[in-house]
Amino acid sequence: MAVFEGTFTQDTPLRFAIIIGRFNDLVTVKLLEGCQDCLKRHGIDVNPHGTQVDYVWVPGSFEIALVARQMAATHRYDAVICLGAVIRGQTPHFDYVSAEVAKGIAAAGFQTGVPVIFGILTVDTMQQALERAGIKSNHGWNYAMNALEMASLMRQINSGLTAQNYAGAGVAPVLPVSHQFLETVAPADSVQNQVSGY
Ligand code: INI
Repeated sequence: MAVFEGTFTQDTPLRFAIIIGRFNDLVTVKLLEGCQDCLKRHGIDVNPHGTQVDYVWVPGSFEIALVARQMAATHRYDAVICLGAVIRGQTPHFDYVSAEVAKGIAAAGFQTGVPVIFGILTVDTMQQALERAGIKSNHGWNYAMNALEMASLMRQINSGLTAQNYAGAGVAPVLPVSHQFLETVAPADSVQNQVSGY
C-alpha cells in the first residue's frame, strides 16, 4: 500500500490555468497578485507569454465554473485556479451566485479529474473581502499553495507510484507532514492505526 502526499517543489514543470472574475476586481486583482507571488516563489513561470500559466478573465463569479470546466477538460493543466469575490448585497443575488459557483467548480473537478481550486471569497462586506485580499492576509497565496499541492498529488496518483518505489525514493513520509509529530508522541501501535486509517 502507499501514502500519497503532494509536495511544493517539482522536478517536472507544472501547468496552471487561472480564471479570474472581473466583478469586484478591486479584490480579484489582489487575489491574483497573491496567487502569482506564491507560484513564482515556488519556481513557476507566471509570465502569460511563458509555458506554465494561462489566464482567463470572465465577467463575474457566475461564469467561472463554465470556463474552469472547459479549461480542465483540455487536460493541458495540472490544476485550474478559480479566483472571484462574491460580496453580499441587499438582494438574494449573493446566494444564487455563490451557490452556483461553488457547485459548478466542484462539478468541473469531478467531471474532468483535474483539481479545480475554489478561490472564491464569499463575504458580507467589501472590508472583509479586502482583508482577505492583502490587507491582513492574501488568500490568493493559499489558493496557489492548494493548487501546487493538488497538482503534485494528482501527478503522483496518476503515475501509479507503489509503496515500494515511493518509499525507496526516500521522499515519502508515512504520515502526512503535518502529523509527523505523532511519531514522537504516539505509541507505535496507534501510529500504525493512523496509517491504516487512510
Ligand atoms: N459576481 C461576482 O463575482 N461577485 C458578486 O458579488 C456579484 N454580485 O453580487 O452580483 C457578481 N455578479 C455577477 C455574476 O457573477 C454574473 O457575472 C452576472 O450575473 C452575469 O451572468
